[in-house]
This record gives sequence, structure tokens and C-alpha cells, in this order.
Amino acid sequence: MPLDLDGLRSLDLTPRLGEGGRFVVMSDCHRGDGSGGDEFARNSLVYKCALAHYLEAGFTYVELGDAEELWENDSFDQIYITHTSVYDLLGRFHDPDPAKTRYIKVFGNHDEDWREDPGPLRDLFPGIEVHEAVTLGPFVLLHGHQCDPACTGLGARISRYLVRHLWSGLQRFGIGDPTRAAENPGRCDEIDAALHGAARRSGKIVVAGHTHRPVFANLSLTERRFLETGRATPGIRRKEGAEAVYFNAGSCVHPRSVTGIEIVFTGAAACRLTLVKWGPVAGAEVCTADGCRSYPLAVNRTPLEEIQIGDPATPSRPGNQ
Ligand SMILES: [Mn+2]
Repeated sequence: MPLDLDGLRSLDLTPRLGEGGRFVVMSDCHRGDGSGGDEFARNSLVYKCALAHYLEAGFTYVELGDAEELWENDSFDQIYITHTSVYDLLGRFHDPDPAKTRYIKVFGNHDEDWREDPGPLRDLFPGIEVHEAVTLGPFVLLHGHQCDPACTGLGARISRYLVRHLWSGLQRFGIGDPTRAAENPGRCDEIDAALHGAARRSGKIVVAGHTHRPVFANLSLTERRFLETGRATPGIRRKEGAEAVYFNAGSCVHPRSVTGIEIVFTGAAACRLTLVKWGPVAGAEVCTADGCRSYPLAVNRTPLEEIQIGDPATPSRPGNQ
């Protein structure tokens, strides 16, 4: 059944936009127990560098689901013990006052347990709520598994059983979990199409996660590359152009980087969206108020795509206007 965005139980953050606002959306951390199956562990340093930047720069952090890997791990304690420094940093975004908190948490399929009982989280983040979706001006932010039959209802229960009892063991030997759209471009295309359809029907702009593949203005990076260069392998969808109604933040479990989407409001109804990648860069020059310095290895923020919404909406690459 097609997804009805108006049927989601949403937190409405729109009242916060009066004075502008900076939001960063990151999805699919899949934080685990530090074993070979914990795909987040290799990126935790990069992720913490990104979070520290957003904390300092006054952003509100929207965590868009599958933050905790509760399909593979039955104990949140072990996830917390493994990634304590991450939870300390997240704690600095949190405020028990829902009107002030800068840590907005949405559940996905792998951490849907929080929907029924966010109790264990509340020991770390007093009073925290975990939402199905967030409304922010023209945007609806949701995890996106609602459009994936393998990850909702009975499908989710079967997938969870397989992941818990079979794949978490195999993953330690490097075998991926086949229930994830992340490992299947065809399923990824279907979920993107369903989320894009939901956005068109509702007149809202959708920002989701779940597929682990960044999408900007309805184009994945390879689809955009095809439009720009005419080059692609046969399985890549041929789209006619960008359409600023559907975006996907990607994930924090890419092999060497994390991706996210920054939404910076420049007026009550105008904002700038940027798809960013954070990752290690060799020989990077880092400039601060004290001048510029070269480092053998640095964690850098790289803008990949940027668009202005509210003003004449022209998709463009940063520095190319
Ligand atoms: Mn998911």
C-alpha cells in the first residue's frame, strides 16, 4: 500500500523556524557491540569529528533511524559500553526540555524497539522521545522502512529473526546481510521510487535514510553522473533531471566515510540543503582563526551537492553557481 505521509505520527519542529535554524540529518549508524559485525565501529572517529563540528556550529542533530543495531544485539548495554564516547557527545545535544533539545531521534526498523519502550535511552537522555517522523517547514523526515515490505510488519519479524540468528554470525566472517536494501541496488531503486511517490502525492519534501545510498533532488550520485557525462552501466536508471522533492541522507556505515544532509534555514520559507561527506583526507590543509596548517591525515567535511529551496530552485554543485 502506498505510504501516506499524513498518517505518520510526526513531531512538528516547524514552530522553531521563526528565528531560522540549522539542522543536520544523519541516518543508519547501526551502532553495535564492537565485534566484526559492528559496521559503525570503523567510522566512529569520523562520526565524532562530524558531531563535534555540528555541536559547535549550533546545529540540531536529527538522527533518522537505525541508530542502534538492535536486530543483531539484544543488549543496549553492550552498545553503550562499546560507544560510550559517542553517547557522551550526543548527550551534549540533548536537553530534557523538548522545546530546547538539539537531539531529535527518529526510529527505523533496526531500532523500532524504541517506539514501544525508550526506557533504556532515558537513563542517558532524560525524557527523550523517539519519533516516527519529523515535520520541519516543507520537509517530512522519516527513516523510510515504511516503504519496504521486508522491513515492516510480518516481513520485519522474519528479517529480524534471520539477522539475529543467522547473519550476525556470518557477518563476522565478512558475509553481508541479504535483507538490507543497502546491499541490493534494485531494491534501493524501488524504495527510492516509493518515497519519491509519497513526496509527490503529499506536496511535501521527503528526507529519508534506510537504503544507505545518498539521493539528492531525486538523483543518486551515479544517476546524476549519467546526466552530466552520459556514462553509466546498464543497471543505472536514466532519469530526466533533478527534482527537489526527495532526498536521502545515506548512512554512517560507508566503508570509509559518513554522509548526511544539512538543512540551513535562511528565512522563514527559504533554506539551503547540502549533501556532505565526512571522511579522512591525506595532506589536508586545515584553516582556523590562527591560520592554516597542513596535516598528514585529517577528517574533512566535503560538500557533494547543494541546492537552495524557497528561492528560485536551481540544482547546482557547490562553487559552480
Ligand atoms: Mn533501515
